[in-house]
Amino acid sequence: MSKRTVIAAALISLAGAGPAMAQYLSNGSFEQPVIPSGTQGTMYFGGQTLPGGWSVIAGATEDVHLINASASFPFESFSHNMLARDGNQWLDLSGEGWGGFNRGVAQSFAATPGDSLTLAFSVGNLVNGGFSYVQLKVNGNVVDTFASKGADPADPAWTQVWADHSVSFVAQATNVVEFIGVDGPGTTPTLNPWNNQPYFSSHWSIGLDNVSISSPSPVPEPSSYAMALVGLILMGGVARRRRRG
Ligand SMILES: [Ca+2]
Repeated sequence: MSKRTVIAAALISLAGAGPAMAQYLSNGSFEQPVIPSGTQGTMYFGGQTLPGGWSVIAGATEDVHLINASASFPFESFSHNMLARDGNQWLDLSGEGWGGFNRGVAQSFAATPGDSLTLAFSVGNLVNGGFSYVQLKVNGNVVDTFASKGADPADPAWTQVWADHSVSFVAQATNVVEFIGVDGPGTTPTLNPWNNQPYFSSHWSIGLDNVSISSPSPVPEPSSYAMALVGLILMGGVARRRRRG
């Protein structure tokens, strides 16, 4: 083995020193199942599972539903522009009736206990000047409630507004993340024209999209670099000795 080959092999092993990137969630962007472009699609009721990996938390007659709205096929119900935050599809936790609360989705995943993971997601809202609220639970504990403020009331397009959020948590061997659409704080309820239910959050949609979990990229510590350098020097010496012998 030439010295050059030895050094190349050492460099390759150094480059591959970090653990492989784990895939924690499936269908985090709600792109499955694919529904027709520019439509609001299939409803999923409590106890059902979205193909691709989310279970629905809701009553048996309460739904969450998929919406497909991309730049080329915006879903423009009543002139509303409801683009996905990522890809073409997103999930509306308020359901087909545009007024539901306490409905959500959950997914479990395995991880290395003790790893610090980052959960990122986007919350969407479609009412001028109003808010949508999504409560996040990780492993049964409420982390916080995350909001998205709707478009400026002067915006005639009623464009869905997305707010990006992220939190970090320490993993267990088995983990569960839950996203629940909730009513917001308020004192004077508004009647939802779609179902005449009073609500505080002025949501009309409680969008969820672009959910991902990542672990920090493994960065070799300085001592690792020093060890690799020592290894290269030693291997170079061995190669030299072999050539002489
Ligand atoms: Ca998406």
